[in-house]
This record gives sequence, C-alpha cells and structure tokens, in this order.
Amino acid sequence: MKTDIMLLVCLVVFGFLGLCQGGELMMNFYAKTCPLAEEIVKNVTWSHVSSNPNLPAKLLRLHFHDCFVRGCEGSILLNSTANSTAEKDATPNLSLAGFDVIDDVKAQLENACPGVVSCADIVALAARDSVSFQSTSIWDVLTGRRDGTVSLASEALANLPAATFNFTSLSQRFASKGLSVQDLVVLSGAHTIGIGHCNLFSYRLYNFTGKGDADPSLNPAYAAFLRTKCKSLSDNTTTVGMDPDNRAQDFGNDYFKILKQHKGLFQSDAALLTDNGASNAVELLLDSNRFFTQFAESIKSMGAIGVLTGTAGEIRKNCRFCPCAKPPSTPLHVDNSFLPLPAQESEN
Ligand code: HEM
Ligand SMILES: *[C@@H]1O[C@H](CO)[C@@H](O)[C@H](O)[C@H]1NC(C)=O
Ligand SMILES: *[C@@H]1O[C@H](CO)[C@@H](O)[C@H](O)[C@H]1NC(C)=O
Ligand SMILES: *[C@@H]1O[C@H](CO)[C@@H](O)[C@H](O)[C@H]1NC(C)=O
Ligand SMILES: *[C@@H]1O[C@H](CO)[C@@H](O)[C@H](O)[C@H]1NC(C)=O
Ligand SMILES: *[C@@H]1O[C@H](CO)[C@@H](O)[C@H](O)[C@H]1NC(C)=O
Ligand SMILES: *[C@@H]1O[C@H](CO)[C@@H](O)[C@H](O)[C@H]1NC(C)=O
Ligand SMILES: *[C@H]1O[C@H](CO)[C@@H](O)[C@H](O)[C@H]1NC(C)=O
Repeated sequence: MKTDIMLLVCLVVFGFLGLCQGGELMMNFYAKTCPLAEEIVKNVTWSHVSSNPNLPAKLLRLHFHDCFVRGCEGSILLNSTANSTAEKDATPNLSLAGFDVIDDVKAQLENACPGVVSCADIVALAARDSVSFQSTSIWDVLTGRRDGTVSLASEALANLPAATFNFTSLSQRFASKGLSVQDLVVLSGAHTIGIGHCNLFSYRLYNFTGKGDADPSLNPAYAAFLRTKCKSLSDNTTTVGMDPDNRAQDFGNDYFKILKQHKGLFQSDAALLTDNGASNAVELLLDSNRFFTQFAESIKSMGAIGVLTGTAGEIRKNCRFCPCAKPPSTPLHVDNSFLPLPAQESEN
C-alpha cells in the first residue's frame, strides 16, 4: 500500500517512528475524504437523542473514558475477546452506555465512505453533538484520530479516577494525562448532567466516620434527601440525578453552583473544594460565559490525549471488533496485583 511505502521511506530518512506517524488533529479532517462525515454523525446522533434524553450524559462519559485509557483511540468500544477482557467489561462494571449509537453512526458512515472515518473520532463528535442537541455546537472537535487495537480491563482500573478519590489523587490522575487542575475542575462540570448509582456515594450518607454520621462535607438537607433514595450501602440499581437542580438536564455551569452548596454527589466532586486553587477555579466558573469558553478548551485537551494520527493505528470497520488485531504490546494475561488501588476505589 502507498501509505506503507511512504512510512518505509520516512523511516529510512528519519529512522524514528515517532516522526513518521505524521499528522495532527485538525478541524474538519474529513473535508476531502468524506465531506458529509460530520453532518452524518450529527444527524444520526440527534435522531437517537430525540428519543433518549439520557444519551448526552452517556456519550460524554464514553468520550472521557475512551481518552483516559490508552488515549482517545476508540479502545472503549472494543469487545472482550477470548484472550482478553476489554475496558468496557472492567469489573466493577463501568455502567457505560451509548455503544449502539456509535454502531449506528459507524454503519451509516461506512455506507457513505467505507473505511475512512475512525471510531475514535465518532466518539469525540457524538459526545459534542449529543450535548449540543438542537443547538449550535457547544465546542469544536478536532478530528483525524485513528483507532487502537488493544483494550484491557486492567488499564481502565489503573487510569480512571474513582468517585472516592481525594483532591491529591484526582489531580495526579489528570496530571498523568497532561491535564491541569483547571482542566480537572472545568471538566468535572460535566457532572451537571446524568446519573450516579447509589452504591458509589451511599457510604457518605450512613456511618461515614463510624459514628452513624454522614460525610460532614455533604449538605445535611441534601444528605437526608439522598437517604430517602438510597436505602443501603450496597444498592447498585437505584440512581439519582447528579445535579439536583438540573432536572431539565441542560448543559451549563450549574454544577459549580450546587458544588458551593455542598451538593456534589461524589467525594471526588466535594474534593474540588478542599484545594485553594481548585476552589478559586470553581468560583470563577460561576460565570456562565467563562464556563463555556473554558470547557471548550479543556475538552479539546482531553480529546487530544494519546491520539493516534497519520499512519498509526487503523480505521476499524466495526467499532467493537478489531480484525487485524496485532498481539497487544502488553501481556494478554495481565497480572493485576500491581494495581495501586484497593478494589472499592476503582470506578463503578
Ligand atoms: C474528575 C474525576 C471523575 C470521576 C471520579 C468521575 C466519576 C463518575 C462516576 C462514579 C459516575 C457515575 C456512574 C454511574 O453511577 O453510572 C460518573 C458519571 C458521569 N461522568 Fe464522571 N467522573 C469524573 C470526571 C468526568 C469527566 C471529565 C467527564 C466528562 C467530561 C465526566 C462525565 C460524566 C457523565 C456525563 C456522567 C453521567 C453518566 C450517566 O448519566 O450515565 N466525568 N462519573
Ligand atoms: C441532516 O439533517 C438535515 C436536517 O434534517 C438534512 O437537511 C440533511 O440533508 C441531513 N444530512 C445528511 C447527510 O443526512
Ligand atoms: C487467542 O490466543 C490464541 C493462542 O495464543 C490464538 O491462537 C488466538 O488467535 C487468540 N485469539 C484472539 C482473538 O486474539
Ligand atoms: C489521598 O488519597 C491517597 C490515596 O488513598 C492517600 O494516600 C492520601 O493520604 C490522601 N491525601 C489526603 C490529603 O487525604
Ligand atoms: C458504624 O461504624 C462503627 C465503626 O465501624 C460500627 O461499630 C457500627 O456498628 C456501625 N453502625 C452501623 C449502624 O452500621
Ligand atoms: C449488584 O449487587 C449484586 C448483589 O450484591 C451483585 O450480585 C451484582 O453483581 C451487582 N451488580 C453490578 C452491576 O455490580
Ligand atoms: C460485542 O458485544 C455485544 C454485547 O455483548 C454483542 O451484542 C455484539 O454482538 C458483540 N459484537 C462483536 C462484533 O463482537
Ligand atoms: C458489564 O460487565 C459485564 C461482565 O463483567 C458485561 O456482561 C456487561 O455487558 C457490561 N456492561 C456494559 C454496559 O458493557
């Protein structure tokens, strides 16, 4: 193939793979190769959102999880194989959804321009388009990502922040992805939409310090309300809205208002008030215009984590399945014992 020859020539000249993968993300990467690509993603995504208002939260979270594990290269979409358990099947279950929407978008793109648009770009675009349902796009998405071939459950546990994390652990996880405290605070604003399962925060409601008490950093009236919803520590089926003031599920800066009222659902939300720099950022994000500007900037940074461009990776035909899977560079049967996290700290 032509690209292979070019890669070979490039390798001879530069002798270093990193310089030869070429390409960076850009606006409208598919302008020439698949001019309708972005319109198709948007149309198909909107058609799903119109019958399922919960989807924007699902697709936005999918983008986050994709990017934090091996970079934004669509590994979150891959099914487990006989030999390896994929990210999406990480235990405890990640309660992710929206895979069928990505499949539908991909099917229509394969109709229009076979083998051109990556699954990784579809995830990034569908997150933006679902959250921007029936409005102009809330943020720009650069494209040109290519798809990875490896997905490992153990890497989900080791790379994603958990709801139990304190500020130090959160900022470390973000820093390890090249993201700042500012990015951490701004992107946490995504928790203005969607739901959380009771078992992820119920320990904050009952016997938090062993004295039959609630987490003192949680608003007492809100804790009382949450106790009416979540009756036991192990309830992993009941869900509550992440932002009690956002019943309409509008995307905006409301999260920062409820955070200041100590109504952040997870310990990881409340943790943003425990650091001076982060709580200053929270304060500034009470300005709606500033929030939208900064969210666009931070999600652009998130969307660039570990991307494969140029000739790296591949363009998958089916987002759940990688036909030309090379053996993963990491061992197939991964020894989990090195994981730094106790089981309950992995995200559910
Ligand atoms: C800062 C560290 C973060 C932690 C610890 C965290 C943790 C969680 C947890 C535990 C849930 C609940 C899942 C469930 O119960 O089903 C959740 C939901 C969600 N997260 Fe995060 N998250 C973080 C950052 C982010 C970021 C950066 C984004 C996107 C930019 C995001 C978007 C979402 C969305 C939209 C939901 C709702 C999902 C739904 O409705 O199904 N989160 N997150
Ligand atoms: C997308 O939807 C718009 C509005 O319904 C329609 O005019 C347009 O033709 C659609 N584009 C594609 C590529 O299907
Ligand atoms: C699983 O491993 C076996 C033996 O190592 C190999 O023959 C097979 O191709 C692998 N299957 C997949 C889907 O990777
Ligand atoms: C944050 O959590 C980590 C990991 O559980 C722990 O080692 C550290 O002491 C905690 N830091 C603070 C300030 O509580
Ligand atoms: C609360 O925690 C303490 C200390 O772990 C324990 O002794 C007590 O039985 C717990 N109370 C309830 C009601 O679970
Ligand atoms: C929920 O809890 C039940 C009982 O503890 C357990 O059998 C089940 O596997 C859990 N489900 C998930 C999705 O974690
Ligand atoms: C991937 O897994 C899903 C859910 O288990 C299944 O419905 C689907 O057929 C699988 N797809 C492929 C390509 O393996
Ligand atoms: C959650 O994990 C279980 C097995 O661990 C799997 O059967 C299920 O499909 C997963 N759920 C999603 C949404 O991927």
